[in-house]
Order: sequence, then C-alpha cells, then structure tokens
Amino acid sequence: MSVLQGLTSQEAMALEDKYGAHNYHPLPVVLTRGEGVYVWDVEGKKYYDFLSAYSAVNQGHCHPKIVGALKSQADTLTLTSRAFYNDLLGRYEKYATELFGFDKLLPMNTGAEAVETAVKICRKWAYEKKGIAENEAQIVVCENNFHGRTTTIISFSNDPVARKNFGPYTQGFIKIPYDDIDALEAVLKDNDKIAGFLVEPIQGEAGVYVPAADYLKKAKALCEANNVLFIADEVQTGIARTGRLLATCGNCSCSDKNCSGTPEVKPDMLILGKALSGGVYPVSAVLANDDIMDVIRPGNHGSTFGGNPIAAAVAMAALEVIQDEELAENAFQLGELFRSEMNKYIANSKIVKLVRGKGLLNAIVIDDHEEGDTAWNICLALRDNGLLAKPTHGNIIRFAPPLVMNKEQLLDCVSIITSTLKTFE
Ligand code: IF1
Repeated sequence: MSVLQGLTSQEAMALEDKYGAHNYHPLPVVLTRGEGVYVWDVEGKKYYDFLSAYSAVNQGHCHPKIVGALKSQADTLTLTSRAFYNDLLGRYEKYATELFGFDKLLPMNTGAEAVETAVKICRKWAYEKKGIAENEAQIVVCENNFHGRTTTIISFSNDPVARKNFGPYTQGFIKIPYDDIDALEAVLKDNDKIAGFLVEPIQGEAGVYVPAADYLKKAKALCEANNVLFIADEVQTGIARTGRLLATCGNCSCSDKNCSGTPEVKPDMLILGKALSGGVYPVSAVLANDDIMDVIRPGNHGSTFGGNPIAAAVAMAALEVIQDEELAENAFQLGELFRSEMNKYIANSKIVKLVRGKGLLNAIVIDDHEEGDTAWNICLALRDNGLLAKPTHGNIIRFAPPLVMNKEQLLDCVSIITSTLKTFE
C-alpha cells in the first residue's frame, strides 16, 4: 500500500502507535485538512478547532495569505544559513521590532529555543552589564510554569511528568508562587544575584490562570527597582490571543485598539512563537532593546534555520493578517461573549465550577479531582458533537479557537459545548 493512500482513522492511529514514540496521548481523531476555524478528519467529518494547535493557528488554518507567502518563498530561496545575508531577514526584523516596540530581534524556530535564548541573553547581561559574578546569576520563575521541553527549561519545571528522570538539572533558577507579588518582592530583596524574572502573562498549560489585574505591572516595577530583567514569555498569550496584540502590551506604537497603553508592563525581553507564523512554519523570536541585545556578539548564539527566508516571509504575512483582520479586537469581543455565555450555563451547572480567561484563551474547570476522567470524557463527547478541545491538567478544559471565528460560529460552539456538558450533569 502506498504510504500516500488514504488511511482510515484506525489505520492512522495504529501506525503512530507502532512506529511513533509515545510522547503524546492525543484525542482519538485523525485530521487531514484545515481551513479557517474548521478541521476535517480522514472520514470527512468536520469539526470546529477549539485548540488552535495550542494557540499557534490564531489566524485560522491554512490562511491563504500566509500559505501564499510560504509557497512563493519556497519556490525562491528556502535556507541560506546565517553564514550569508538574505534579502528578507532584515525587512522582517525591522517590521517586527517596529510593531512590538523594541530595538532588535533574535530569530529562532521553536518557542523553547526562544526561551533558552532569552535565558542565555539574561545571564550574559547579568555578567557583563549588571556585574554579577560569573556562573552565579539566578533567574526567578513561577511554580506551575510551562516554557518548553528542553533540559534547561524542565529543570525549573515542577511538573513531575515533564521533569522526572531527565536530570541532572540545570542550576540557576528560583521558583516562587505565580501571581504573588510579595513572594517576588521577598526573593528580590537583598539578593544581588538575581538577573531576571521569567513569567507567562497568563499560565496556559497550568490551566489558563489569569493573574490579578495589577500583577504584571507591579512585577515589572519590582524588577525595575532591583535592576532585574522582566522577561515575558508570550509564546502562547501573544499575537492577539488574549484580546490585545500582546498580553503585556506596553508598546504605545502598536495599532491595537484594546491596548491599555500601559508602558509600565513593557517587558525588557519579549519571547514570541507559535502564531508568529500562523501555525504554518516554526518561527520564534526574542525581542529586546540594544542595551540588552548588544551583549550578543558573533559566535555567541545561533541556529541553522533561525532567521531563514521562509520564516521571515511567513512571519511578516502572519503579523500583517493579525493587523489587517483586526484579530486582537475580534478576540477581545468574542472572548467577552464566550465567558458571558458560559457563565449563564455555569450558574445552573453541577459539574462546571468556573470559566476563566482573557480574549480567546479560556478554560473551564470541571468539578472533579485532577486524576478524574470527566474532562477527558467531555472532550470525547465534544469530538462526537463536532468540536475539538483537550484537557490541560485533569479537570481543566482549554478553549482556544482561531481568532478569525465570527460571532455566529462562536455561538454555535457555545451551543455545542453547553449541550454536551448537559449530558454529564
Ligand atoms: C507540548 C500549551 C504546553 C508555551 C509557552 C514556550 C512554549 C510553549 C508559554 C514552547 C509551548 C505547547 C507545547 C506543547 C503543548 C503546548 C502547551 F500550554 F500551549 F498547551 F505544553 F504547555 N512557552 N506550548 O505554551 O514552545 O517549543 O513548543 O514551540 O510540548 O506538549 P514550543
């Protein structure tokens, strides 16, 4: 049988089970096509995608402008390595730094690589600019963080499944509770070894935990007062997902109508990924101003694919789509509607405790213990009813549709979700 011959779902899942590493436990559905807010399985069944590839497909599946940029560049020049210049990287760097309000951009590929890059820049800045003794820099992170899967990143994870038996672990990280300003103040007080504070504006994988409204602002102020870099990991919350161009948006020059114009939460280093390419190609980046980024000099850091012409072309198209289609505004409005509609249901529900989120990054908490399988079973039932979502931890279901969704589609999804939940009441 040709490997290209159509497979049934069962055949496709059996192939992955036999020949693929078992590093995921996917929902049993085999997708073969995507367009906008929809995906189709190999039997032709259509679904609303309410996960958006973990917020990588904010612009909708196979957005024609982004795919067009990919195709055109793929026929022209795919990869030069950074041993030579190419005619797109500088244009992309200029475009992105002006959009997000920073002096420079360091291009990478995956979110984890960008987080690792930010850690390296932070440490080098600590030794060369802050004057911390070499190898003594500490970076503060939050409990229940998720920043990727590399050995250094899981070294500061407290998720045993992501961390156990991958030691020895990288040193130089201090964990504090998330959304706890007093804990941050205490760890910074009288400790001149702290180089940076790495934080998710909303903790996605932990279960879409939205911190107190003034948390990021106070955290940035504490970092500033202690000469510590405020590093925002917006791999999941960025690119309009939370109803603004960035969840920390402090850049008054951006075109985001919902921006609160709050410069005090502008990060010293901004980490982007996922929807930076609209889910079409791995593209990530670290943005910072010259006084930080200039610690990186030739030979300090790099990547074969980092900053390649396809990545540059795709990222520019992906960012243009976000602006042209006003997706931050749409996420803001539809997010309000989604949480309002879900709260009407929750008011009379015995199994759903709450809905929380910002923009179109939301989650519901099921009244079940973490190890329970209710959330999983609800996601199986949602699949049967034409909507794809997946639990994060045990009893929490994340709902994150593409930001191109319209009001009619969102209300249709709310109807699918609530009618499905009813069968579990
Ligand atoms: C998986 C979820 C997990 C991220 C933040 C960096 C990265 C991620 C805030 C790394 C990646 C993905 C990874 C994927 C599942 C998904 C995820 F929160 F988005 F749902 F795991 F927590 N910073 N998140 O969310 O980016 O290297 O993956 O490009 O690993 O299972 P990456």
